Amino acid sequence: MKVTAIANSNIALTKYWGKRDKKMMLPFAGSVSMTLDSMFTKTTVEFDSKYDRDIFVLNGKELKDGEEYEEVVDHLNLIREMAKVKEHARVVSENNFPTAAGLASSASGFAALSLAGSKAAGLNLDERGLSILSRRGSGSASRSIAGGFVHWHRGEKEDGSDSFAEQIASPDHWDIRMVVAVTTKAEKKIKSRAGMAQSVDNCPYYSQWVKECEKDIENVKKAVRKKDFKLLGKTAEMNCLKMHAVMMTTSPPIIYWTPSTIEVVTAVLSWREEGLECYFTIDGGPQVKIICQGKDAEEIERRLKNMGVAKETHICKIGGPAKVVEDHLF
Ligand code: 2P0
Repeated sequence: MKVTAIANSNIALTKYWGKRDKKMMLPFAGSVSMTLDSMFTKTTVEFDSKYDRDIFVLNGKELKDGEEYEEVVDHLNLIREMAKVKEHARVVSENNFPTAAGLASSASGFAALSLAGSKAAGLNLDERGLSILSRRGSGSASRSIAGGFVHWHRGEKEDGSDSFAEQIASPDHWDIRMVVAVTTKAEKKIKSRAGMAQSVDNCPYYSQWVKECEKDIENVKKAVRKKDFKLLGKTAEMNCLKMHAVMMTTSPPIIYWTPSTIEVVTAVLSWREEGLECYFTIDGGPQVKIICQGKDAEEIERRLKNMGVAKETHICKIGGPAKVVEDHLF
């Protein structure tokens, strides 16, 4: 059976940076994110005895070996084990945004692969099961199954059964937007997976970071519940700075920012002083995402375009859950 799924990317409001268990992909701290509506991965999966190896085509190019190919095969193995299926698969996947440049392509990618792959293998997982399966592919993918505002629970159990993400508010609860400034389309040099492992081992502030996350999660959840934009923005921006402080004080240092990143950050701070309420967040890459209310998104994008530092800008609304669609990619 051939199944196609679409999963949206997500941007963390409190970040995930570090695993307590690398094999099970269990985080040291929980995290909260917003699902985006306009950055997504579409993936078609088919298991069939006509394939003598797993085939993976990403954005029109077949990847025959290497890290990304191996990660997809590992994930297919996990699905085959769960579904008791033996056949190899063909996986065709497309992102509608730059891959591996700090725009969470692994999040939407593994969420779409988990939904399409599990269904194509005959499994019928519920939202929690899909989030757990997605987590095994990439931690942040656990947050791309549900829509709206999402909380990925740290969990306590070694088998990972309590480390899944669930919705805390639906997409139409609150008109919050992210204005994304793509400052470079180049792929990043340090992958998040390797970087966060270095921080766990070699950052003197790592344990403090984990404590800060727990407090920040509570504040973001409260801000969402009460629609308190100032509390949301302030907490998310500060959590991002704490994560980048951890990255920068990791040995060897992990610095994702470029001069354009700082230019946008500085602009956001001055716009806020002028009364335009907005906050920034940055992930494992140089792109800056500006958190704002719906009424201010166009003005922020206009100002960004005027600055001339962004290669592209996008206004993202809050997106819905991962879903199965009928039009296949092959
Ligand atoms: C996040 N990031 O919470 C954080 C902020 C990057 C910075 O989740 O090893 O690609 O596959 O679990 O999910 C990126 O980490 O790492 C990430 P793996 P993942 O969005």
